[in-house]
Amino acid sequence: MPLLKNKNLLELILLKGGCKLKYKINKNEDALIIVDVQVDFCPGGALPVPEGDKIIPVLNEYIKRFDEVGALIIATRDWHPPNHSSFKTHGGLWPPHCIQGTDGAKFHPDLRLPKRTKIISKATDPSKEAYSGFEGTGLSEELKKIGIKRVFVGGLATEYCVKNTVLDALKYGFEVFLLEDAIKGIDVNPGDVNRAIEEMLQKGAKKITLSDVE
Ligand code: VGL
Ligand code: ZN
Repeated sequence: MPLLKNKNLLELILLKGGCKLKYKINKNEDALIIVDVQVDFCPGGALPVPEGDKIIPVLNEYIKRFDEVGALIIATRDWHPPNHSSFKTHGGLWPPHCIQGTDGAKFHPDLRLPKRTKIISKATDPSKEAYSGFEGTGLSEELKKIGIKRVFVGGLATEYCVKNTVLDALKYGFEVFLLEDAIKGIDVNPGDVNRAIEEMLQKGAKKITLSDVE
């Protein structure tokens, strides 16, 4: 009895346990978008995100849950021509990375993408940077056409391709869930990652973790 004499404690237990809101994956209206989980963005690659590979087991669990219900799974990939303008060698910011057809551009071998995964290649125009999976790919129209309403976004890197993909998805009117436990950033300037997360939330994305989806 003394254990439950505190009403606040009881409420806390109920909130944390039985009543926690879960999002049930809807086969027809939900899509998982895995952003740029490629060899070059993982430790050992050409443009490594520190600990970028640590999110892979978590992403695999999201993939499993979406796969089980037959919901759409999308993997974007940075897919640059060798002369891309984002490369330092061509006046850009980054070391050459994710060059079409190279080993570095492959999805990380530990990422368990089902055969039916829809692959979106982006930033293929040498003259244009394209961080977002929606930029120049027709993805928004395709998703609208098949009735997708909510997108669940994780991957690399938080403050570049994840952020721009999330903001575009919001702009196009999708409900957007940021997979907080399945993103990693570069943090070129310390604080970049946190600022990016704040901006995504402020513009309407909702952050969730694996325990929120079933
Ligand atoms: C990315 C830098 C350059 C990303 C792509 O996937 O976040 N970052 N190209
Ligand atoms: Zn790139």
